[in-house]
Amino acid sequence: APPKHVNIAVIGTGGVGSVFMSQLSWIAKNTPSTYFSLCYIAMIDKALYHQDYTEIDIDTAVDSMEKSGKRPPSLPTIINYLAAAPHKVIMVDNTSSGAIAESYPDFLKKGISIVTPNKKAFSGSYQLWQDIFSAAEAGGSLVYHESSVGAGMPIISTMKDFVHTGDEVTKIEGIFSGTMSYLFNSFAPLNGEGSKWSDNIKKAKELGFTEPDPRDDLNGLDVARKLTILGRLAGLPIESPDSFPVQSLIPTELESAKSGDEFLQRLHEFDSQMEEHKTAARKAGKVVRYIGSIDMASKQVKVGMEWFDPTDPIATLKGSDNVISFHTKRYGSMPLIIRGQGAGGDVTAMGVSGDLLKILVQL
Ligand code: NHO
Repeated sequence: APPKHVNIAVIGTGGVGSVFMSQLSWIAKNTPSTYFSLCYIAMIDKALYHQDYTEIDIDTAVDSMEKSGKRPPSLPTIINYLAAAPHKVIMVDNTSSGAIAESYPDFLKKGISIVTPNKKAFSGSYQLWQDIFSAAEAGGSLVYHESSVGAGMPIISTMKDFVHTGDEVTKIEGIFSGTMSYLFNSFAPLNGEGSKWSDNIKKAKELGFTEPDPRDDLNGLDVARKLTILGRLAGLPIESPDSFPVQSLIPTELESAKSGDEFLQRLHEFDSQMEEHKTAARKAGKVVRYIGSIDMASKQVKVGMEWFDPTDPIATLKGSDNVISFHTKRYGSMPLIIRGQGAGGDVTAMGVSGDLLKILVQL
């Protein structure tokens, strides 16, 4: 049979997007059943595309866009352009743009499928969540977002398998942030003293594990967004990531610090607060970790510090790994545990590329 022909549009070519492009290049060369024709590529201030859908060479697309790209058109213009493409279209959103996330229903309604690591759409308002999936149904399109939780780890797909095969999820618990994982594993290690909280954050920033302003990791919102997504997939109509308790690790006094640098300079004044948590847990024979959990029976979702037995999979995690335990009726008293690297361009892009292939076989 002749190869299936698809049009691909890529928005966002940063840390994840640029790796995605090299994975797309590999896939295009190694998937003889499909012909991938890139018809749109863009970053925040540049876009490359041709009105007649002439294909853009995948290997040189980012360079060409950077050299000869023009100001990106408006979202409605992009959507109309893609809706009129000669083949089925998959739009890959590698941005963290809220505006693009809010326009997903408009893409989907017009038959354009979406893959994305962007958490905004699925952890925004519950109305947007509902609009996205009803638009996909109406448009005969598909939307996949594996990397919005745990990067390339099979978290969302596993969650869907439970729900679609009649299992019942009773509890989900885990470490959902690579940054928080790293911070607590080095602040309160199983063996040894661990480092001072403020030194620890400075080091994590130097290693590139934190957001440019570390407060964006420490406020807990990233974890809250991931729990919102999983909770909704499990069937809880969670209104938004701020409709349940989320413990922020930003001292109240430093919330108003003008910059990330000022925040880091003053953070050591508050080291004793975190030290108290560590010592209290130790006295009880436990370690402190920053986790998220969803209890389905009580419909309780929460994010914050908790104590764990040193043998618990949550306590024994290393580096910046994620771990997620699924407690279900079928799995009984031994939860299904998924553990591995949960942040970084390579593994996040893999989740995106894997989703692209899943959509492809259904188009
Ligand atoms: P960058 O490097 O800032 O790149 C963003 C790109 O989007 C740039 O090319 C920018 O020009 C473009 N862009 C922004 N707004 C645009 C607009 N309106 N129109 C067109 N282009 C626009 O961001 P990343 O790191 O590549 O991330 C991309 C997406 O992946 C984000 O939604 C991010 O949240 C998501 N993501 C990233 C990671 C990661 O590790 N980098 C993860 C998950 C999802 O699993 C990871 C994770 O959760 C990390 C987390 N911090 C943790 O666990 O600690």
